[in-house]
Amino acid sequence: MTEIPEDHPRHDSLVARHRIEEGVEKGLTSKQGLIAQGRGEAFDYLLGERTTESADEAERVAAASLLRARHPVLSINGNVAALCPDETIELAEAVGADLEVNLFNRTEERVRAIADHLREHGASEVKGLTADARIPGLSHERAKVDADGIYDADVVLVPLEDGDRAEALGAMGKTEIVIDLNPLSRSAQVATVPIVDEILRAVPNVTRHARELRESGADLEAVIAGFDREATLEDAERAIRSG
Ligand code: PTJ
Repeated sequence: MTEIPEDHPRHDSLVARHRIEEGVEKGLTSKQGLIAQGRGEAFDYLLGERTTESADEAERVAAASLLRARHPVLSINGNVAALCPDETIELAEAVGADLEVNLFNRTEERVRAIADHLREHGASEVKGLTADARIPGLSHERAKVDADGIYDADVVLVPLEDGDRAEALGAMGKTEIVIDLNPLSRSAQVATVPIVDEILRAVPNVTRHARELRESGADLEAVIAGFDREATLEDAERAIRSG
């Protein structure tokens, strides 16, 4: 990988690009993942490549939801595995969540490669290989889930996918936390907690909030109850329009 100087104005975005490229080379990320990253980057550019106040608040509410959950699960696709394996594992440990591989362009080979990759990065258990249950109402591969994973979960983190799965999970009565830089994406629009932020900023920030909430003994119910998802989406759109 070409050395990217720390002071390069587009340092973070170039690092992310390289990670995605490497993900494709290692068979973790689909080629479509390159397009998805470009799509995200465009929105991040318009947002000013920063975590807005409303995204930070959504990240705190996401942390509270994960901590309060009976069975939280973090869903991992090829982009997430390439971009932030360590950060995602750290979040899972901080909130006691399972990790489950769930792919749109699913092949058993890629599911296994991503699970191995996560284990190499320190994950003790990775779900998604059994795929013995189905999310009702979805005709594509993302419907395939583990019965003791996403199927059983009450709170699911759904990063980087614009599609109908968040809605289908909602129809199953689950709380969906979505990370997506596009506030107009279908996933963000139907999420219980939409986080409009770049995943490399969002995930560590959710972890930090989870630790702070736990240490301060905060009232998780009150944090969750005070959240206004519509206002968060409107704020993100406003931030994009005003730059
Ligand atoms: O690994 P697979 O087979 O499950 O495929 C995964 C991809 C990402 C290829 C698939 O889910 C896909 O095509 O996604 P979309 O429909 O392009 O949606 C991705 C969404 O995530 C878009 O709305 C992007 O704006 C957003 N996004 C992309 N990169 C980032 C992001 N949001 C936050 N941080 C990013 N780095």
